[in-house]
Parts: sequence; C-alpha cells; structure tokens
Amino acid sequence: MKSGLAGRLAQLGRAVEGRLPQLVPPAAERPESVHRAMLYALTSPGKRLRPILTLVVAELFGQTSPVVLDLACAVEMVHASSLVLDDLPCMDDASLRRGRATTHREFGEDVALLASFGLLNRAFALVAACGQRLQLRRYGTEDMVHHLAAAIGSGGLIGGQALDLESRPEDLDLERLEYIHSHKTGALFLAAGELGAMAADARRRNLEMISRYAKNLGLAFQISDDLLDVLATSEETGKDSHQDDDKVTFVKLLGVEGAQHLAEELLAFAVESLEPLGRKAEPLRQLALFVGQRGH
Ligand code: GRG
Repeated sequence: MKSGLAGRLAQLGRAVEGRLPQLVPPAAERPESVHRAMLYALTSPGKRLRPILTLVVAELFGQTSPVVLDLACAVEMVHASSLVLDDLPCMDDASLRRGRATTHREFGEDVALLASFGLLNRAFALVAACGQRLQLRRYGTEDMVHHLAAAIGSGGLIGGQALDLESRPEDLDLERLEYIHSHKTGALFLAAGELGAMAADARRRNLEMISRYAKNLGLAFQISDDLLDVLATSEETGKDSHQDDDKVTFVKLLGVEGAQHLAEELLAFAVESLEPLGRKAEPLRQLALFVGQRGH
C-alpha cells in the first residue's frame, strides 16, 4: 500500500516535469536569454513537492481534470521564481541550486531577475486561465488569484524573506524564526494546498482543514531543510552546504534533536487535522511521512 502511494506521488511529480516546459515560451523565441533562463530555472531537477500537494489535494476531493496539472505547474513556477531571487548575490549569494549553477551564475544577474519575474507573471496568467477553465461553483478565478497573491506578497514569501534578511542573530528567537519560515516557506505550501482544494470546489470547512495541514507541513519542511543543511552533503542536497552557517536556524536554536522533535510535532498536527477525511487522506499522510524522513 505504502509503496503504491509513494509510486503515485512520484508519478504526479513526473506529470509535472513533463508539463512544465510546455507552459513557458520556447527558448528559441525572443528574448531568448530570458526564455532560456526561465526554462533553466523551472526545469532543473527539483522535488516538485508543492505541485504534487496541489494535485493530491484536488484528487482527494474528486477533481481529476487535466486543468489541475497546469494549476500545479503555476505553483511550481512561483517556487522557481522565488529560488532565483533567493540565490541572488543581494540575498543568499548562492552558487549551487538543484545540483547546477544558480540561474544568475549561469545567465547573469540581469537576465536572472527578468526570468524570475517572467516566471511569476506566467504563473498568474496560468492561474487565471485555469480558474476560467474550471468553472467552479464555490470559488471564482479571483479567489485563486487572491490566494496566490497573498501567499507571495509582503504578508507571505516577501514578508518572510524580508525579515530573514534584516534579522541579526541576536534578534532571533523561536517566535521570529517561526514567523520568517511560516511566511518564507510555509505560505507557498499553504497556497499549493488551497489551490488544490479550490480547484476541486471543496467545501469551506475542507478548505480550512487543508490549510491547517499545509501550514504545518510547510513549517516542518523548512525545519527538515535546516536539518539537511547541517546533516547532509552538498551532493545530497544539490545546494551549497552550510549555507546557513551565519544564520539563526531551528537547528541552532533547538539543537538537532530539538529541531527533529518540533518537526515531528508539526507533522503530527498536520496529520491530525486530516482525521475527518479518513483513509482518503492517505496520500497526504504519505507526504507528511516523506517530510519527516528528510530530517533524519
Ligand atoms: C516574489 C516569488 C517572490 C519571492 C520573493 C526571495 C523570496 C521573496 C522568498 C524566498 C523564498 C524561498 C526560496 C524559501 C526557501 C524555501 C525552501 C525550503 C526551498 C527549498 O525547497 P525544495 O527543497 O526545493 O522543495 P526543490 O529544489 O526540491 O524544488
């Protein structure tokens, strides 16, 4: 049963990978440099966790339309756009991402910045088109667009990143660190889950249930990321390792075991919130399990 589910999640990841390159302008089309960089940032080998979440949630509530695949790809475009920005010299100044040179190292900062905005813009256009094509009863296109915009804005990814950049180690306590990561990382998991539920026209109480699950999953995922930064090698993560050495992380505040414990607690909350859905929610439990295993 479990390996069947893991196989299903991997299959969804492959469906995303297959669709992503079809949803951006051809690299040979002007402006070639930006289009090549968009494709590079988007199709480099990632785990595709956020779009998988969108697809699994939609499927859970009975929505299997191919339109959801495009919606899920829009979520991955936002993620890719954020990674390009996060890696820039004025932010994390990273050289390696997904086992390859970061986008600005490959194409230059100017092109990387334009490619990031290109992906973001494309994501919104796609979400709007998907909302139109789905023709839902409970949610309109504007609901989807608003949820995504809220996740990215200064109350979401941008807010978390801003606080991360301006925090000095001595300012950081658990409350501030939780704020940073529930925004910087958690907000997009939240939007990924919510868009999946909306695409399936899920009842409001089910949407709220998914929001609780996704929020906790997202924060636990960030903690597992902090753990990997100290426990795994650069070959294993595909990123510069010890990138967080100058930062305050969950691991620095709580120690390895404390951070693992907090991640487990958050995942338990996430899974608990799925109880009313019964066995139907098994793929989401499997996703939580995957996140839990990452930090060990
Ligand atoms: C305007 C989109 C936009 C963002 C502006 C730069 C920024 C604000 C936010 C940074 C958000 C960010 C990159 C958070 C880190 C999240 C994280 C844990 C990334 C790694 O995710 P994985 O492991 O990566 O899922 P893969 O490579 O597997 O996709």
